[in-house]
Amino acid sequence: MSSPNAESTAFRSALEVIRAVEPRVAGAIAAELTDQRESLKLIASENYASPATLLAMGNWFSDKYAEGTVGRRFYAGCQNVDTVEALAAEHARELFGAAHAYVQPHSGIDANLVAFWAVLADRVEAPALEKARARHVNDLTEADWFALRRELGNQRMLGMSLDAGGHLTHGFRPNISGKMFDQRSYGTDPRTGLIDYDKVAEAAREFKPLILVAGYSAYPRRVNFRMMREIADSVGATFMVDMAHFAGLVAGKVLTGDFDPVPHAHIVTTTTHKSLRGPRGGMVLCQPELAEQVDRGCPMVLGGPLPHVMAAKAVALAEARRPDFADYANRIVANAQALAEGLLRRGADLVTGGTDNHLAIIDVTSYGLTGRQAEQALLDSGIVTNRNSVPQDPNGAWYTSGIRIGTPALTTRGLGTAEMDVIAELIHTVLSQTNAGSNADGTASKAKYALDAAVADKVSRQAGELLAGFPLYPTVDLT
Ligand code: DSN
Repeated sequence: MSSPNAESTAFRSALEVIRAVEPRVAGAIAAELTDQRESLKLIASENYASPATLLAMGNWFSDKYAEGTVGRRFYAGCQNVDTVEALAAEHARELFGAAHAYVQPHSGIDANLVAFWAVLADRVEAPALEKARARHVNDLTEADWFALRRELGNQRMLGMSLDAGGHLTHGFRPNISGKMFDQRSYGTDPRTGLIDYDKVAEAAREFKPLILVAGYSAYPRRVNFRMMREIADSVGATFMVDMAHFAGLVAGKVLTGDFDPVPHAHIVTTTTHKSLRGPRGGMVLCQPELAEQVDRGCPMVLGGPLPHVMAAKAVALAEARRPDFADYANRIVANAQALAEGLLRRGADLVTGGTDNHLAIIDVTSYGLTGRQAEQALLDSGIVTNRNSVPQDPNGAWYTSGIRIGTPALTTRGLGTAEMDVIAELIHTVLSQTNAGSNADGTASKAKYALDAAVADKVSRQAGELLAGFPLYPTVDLT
């Protein structure tokens, strides 16, 4: 434990040093803390990292280049970077029971690109080199090189569709993943909103993907990774799981057995800043046979690693290995379920009828609104959420028909199930009192809305009163 005033002193001193150079930056940093303290944050992908994690990022590690991996760098003088990278990887392996951990990716998308490249290198490039009796791509003839590039560009990926809750990088056509791969997606059962594993198996049999991707950023249920692995095996696909959203629930042993991706997947990617509560960044865990290709992530796919962020990953992963993290993970889910139940009791329509993870999706069409209108009305009332597609969304990916809500951040702040019921009431009040607006020509607008300012002010005040009982960063006093 640090001494009682250490955190206040550290942040106050840091701001004083910054203020002397560019006071507007110091002002914005301080203002961000005030804003975060005052907003009811229900964004499912955000959290509040610990002071130790935040402080590990603000130092001279930022000055160091360290392309390569521990003990095998393209730059000299990386002994201290080796220390933090090795520590972060060790904590990750121990925490998740993984054979190998690569902690350099700068974000979840970067982690996914590293994973895609590792699978392509292992399953397409390596056999091509062997066939051409070449040790390296530089040894290929022009004709071999042409054939390899065509082969690399001709591979297939099957992932969850965006509107069903998958991520952009799981093969969404406008994203690079949908252009790198010949892609197809699986959705959810239109009646239940749940993944239909028979349908996934059928799609896999027909399409025969090189990579089967599971994981989501907006699916409110657990996924059976054992069954998904069986599907992948049945068609010879590499099974990849993107656990960016629920890594904290895996770390906290809420998701175990068939629902823990690590023992079932060949390769697992994640971010470190969502339910895992670390610094912004990414990570790849994999089976030993993919480790060598994954470790080539930088410089093959990534820019130079960020040693200051790897230091913060090591701190946050050490925190996640402590027993109180399991309690935190359990409370995230209990809070999400309490919030979902509170909304259902008040008549809201939730995709899949509830949640068993950290998030829920409100289908706001039953309130006569689009996601965009609902998101703005909630924001006016001091409640920060984000709009999200619902399965087969009639309003498309921009306006959407849903609101995604998640509990990792408010759970870190200490709010519990009783407070979730109060929040359900606030959300329902705003949504039921917001009316969709019209365009100048009288047609229905997907963006305009009307909400009585008195209602927005009252909800905002109630949200503020609720949060006042749960101070954010109580050990940090900037005054
Ligand atoms: N931006 C993340 C989320 O909000 O889920 C995914 O990339």
